[in-house]
Amino acid sequence: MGDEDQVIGSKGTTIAEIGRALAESETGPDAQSFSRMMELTGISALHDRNITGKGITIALLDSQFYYDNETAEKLTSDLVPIYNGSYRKYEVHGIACAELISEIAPDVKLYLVDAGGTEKDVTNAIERLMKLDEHIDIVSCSSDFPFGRFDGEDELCKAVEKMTSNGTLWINAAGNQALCHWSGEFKDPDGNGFNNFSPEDESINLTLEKGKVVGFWLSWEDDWDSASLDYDLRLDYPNRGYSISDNPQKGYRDQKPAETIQLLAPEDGTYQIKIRRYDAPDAPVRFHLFTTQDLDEYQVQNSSIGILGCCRNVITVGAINLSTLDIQSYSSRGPTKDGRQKPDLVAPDNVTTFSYISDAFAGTSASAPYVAGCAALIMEIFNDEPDLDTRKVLIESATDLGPPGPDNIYGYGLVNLSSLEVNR
Ligand SMILES: [Ca+2]
Ligand SMILES: [Ca+2]
Ligand SMILES: [Ca+2]
Repeated sequence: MGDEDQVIGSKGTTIAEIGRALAESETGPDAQSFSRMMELTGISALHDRNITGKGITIALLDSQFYYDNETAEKLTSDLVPIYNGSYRKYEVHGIACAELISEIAPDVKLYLVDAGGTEKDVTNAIERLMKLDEHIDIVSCSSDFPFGRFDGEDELCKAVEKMTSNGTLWINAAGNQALCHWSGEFKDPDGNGFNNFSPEDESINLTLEKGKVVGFWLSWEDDWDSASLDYDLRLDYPNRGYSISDNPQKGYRDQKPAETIQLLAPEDGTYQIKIRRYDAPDAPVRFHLFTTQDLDEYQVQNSSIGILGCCRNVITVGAINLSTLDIQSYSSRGPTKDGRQKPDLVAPDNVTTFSYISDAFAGTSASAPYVAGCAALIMEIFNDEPDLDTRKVLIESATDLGPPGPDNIYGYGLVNLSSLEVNR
């Protein structure tokens, strides 16, 4: 400690200050409001102190890494692709995440890890990362799966824990399913085999346009490896016809308590989602239904986070409006199935990136890399403290939002580094 010791933003940016400053700035998604947010959350001040993520490694798990030379200029220069060739050309989701990380922590070493589209692909990506000579400090993942136990005990969580117990900080997007999720217990007072979402109503309506690609994932409380409660998922079309997912659940090995429908909507109109009891005793069973489309009714915002976001030791990140600091309506909410509070933090979305040049990058997918970049800055600041608990620093320095104290909408609040002391 010498004469140059400095404390920056020692009292931190208060919520009132952030609110005032944002009210003065232009509303809407633009590069300017993103840089304003970087100022308000202490990132720009850390850059001024030459804290830029030096010596920190981040692995970005995604499946869409297309970029051209012009976009490359927006990325950290220390970029290591680990592709398995499955990623789709011209899809930029992962590169937009990489841009945000590069903006917040421009000197990190960034691994672009092709994590495919299935749980197995993610597990394989983790195995590859564990085999690297280099230790990965942070994983940033902006994808998730709508199927499972949601209690931190899913197979994927065991893979994630291999990394987190090895000292890697895993940061995951909470998901954008708050308005396209239903959860409830099976009820059939009229005994016709179809669940009653209300006493008079056996279907959830959903409006689709012809040609829309849509997915439905239903899962329920049962033995995840050998399910014996047999329920089915059915989707009635607006006029005639329907799709049904009727996997057997007879207690055999590898039978999951889950049904899924994916389709190209054959016509415009109102579709009806139904749950049928095929072969199960008349006892209360809790269901989760996720779709890719907002439900017209019976939305259940609570517990709409996917299985990765529910893993223990993962930092789960929701999305807030860049200007108002309000939660985005779609940002998935906690708690987990076993009652743990989620998400952990929130960060802005709807930001401008080069990859999505004509559109804002919306959703919690943009919020997770914001926090990953912040985590890298914290790790650089405290790099001589071997027992540094970055998760704790992130949480304790966050600015509380919404209901006072930690909650299942905003977690501990907005990630905010403006109260961190830099002694150098
Ligand atoms: Ca019924
Ligand atoms: Ca079934
Ligand atoms: Ca709160």
